[in-house]
Amino acid sequence: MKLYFSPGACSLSPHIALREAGLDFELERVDFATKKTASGEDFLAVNPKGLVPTLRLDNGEVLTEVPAVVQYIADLRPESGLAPAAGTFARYRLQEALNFVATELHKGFGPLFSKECPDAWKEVVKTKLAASLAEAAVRFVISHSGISTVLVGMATPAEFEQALESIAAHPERYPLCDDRHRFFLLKRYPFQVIYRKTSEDRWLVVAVAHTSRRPGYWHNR
Ligand SMILES: N[C@@H](CCC(=O)N[C@@H](CS)C(=O)NCC(=O)O)C(=O)O
Repeated sequence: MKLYFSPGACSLSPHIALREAGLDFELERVDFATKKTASGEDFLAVNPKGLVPTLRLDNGEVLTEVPAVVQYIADLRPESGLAPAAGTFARYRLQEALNFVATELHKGFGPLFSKECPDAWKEVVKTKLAASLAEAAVRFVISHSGISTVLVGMATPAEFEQALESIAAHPERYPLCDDRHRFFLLKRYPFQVIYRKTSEDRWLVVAVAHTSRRPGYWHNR
């Protein structure tokens, strides 16, 4: 099995998965400018899309697209626990997360690296990306804190952890948004943590809500 990769590119994701799974594989570096590999192969003959990651299997099949490649790797070694079993609902959660990263995050960054993209549009792109990153962060924090069973394999952005820590330390410091709920505004993301007191020493996070989308959707929780 051979992974075609480029340093600093999204091929790092299946590279990590291969190592975590403990599989044997070769690496072949791709030069984006020439579309040649380090050993002189014509990369476009391997993957006409010219994109890494590209995984060439020992039987000659070529598999591309991060979500497909990482799940294939995980399924080669189910005991590694890299992915929930195929057919389970948890597996669909993983696919939901991988697809979100591929489409809403990864591809969203493209315009920021483009010389043709006007600066004004780059600002629009940054705002959209901030919302997408926040969405990803929210999903992870929710799973990480045990509030729900949403599964995504992402690092917890420090800002969300800090928000939860600040609320835990001084729950009555933050403003009321109705007669019983308080909110904590995140600094860099258009999101707020909504919480309320449930007993003398317990506070419940009822939502991590966008500051303008679907206002008040959490009221009946
Ligand atoms: N949809 C593809 C996107 C892969 C992709 O965009 N790869 C980039 C590196 S992160 C690439 O190969 N770019 C080639 C180039 O810029 O010439 C996937 O999810 O695998």
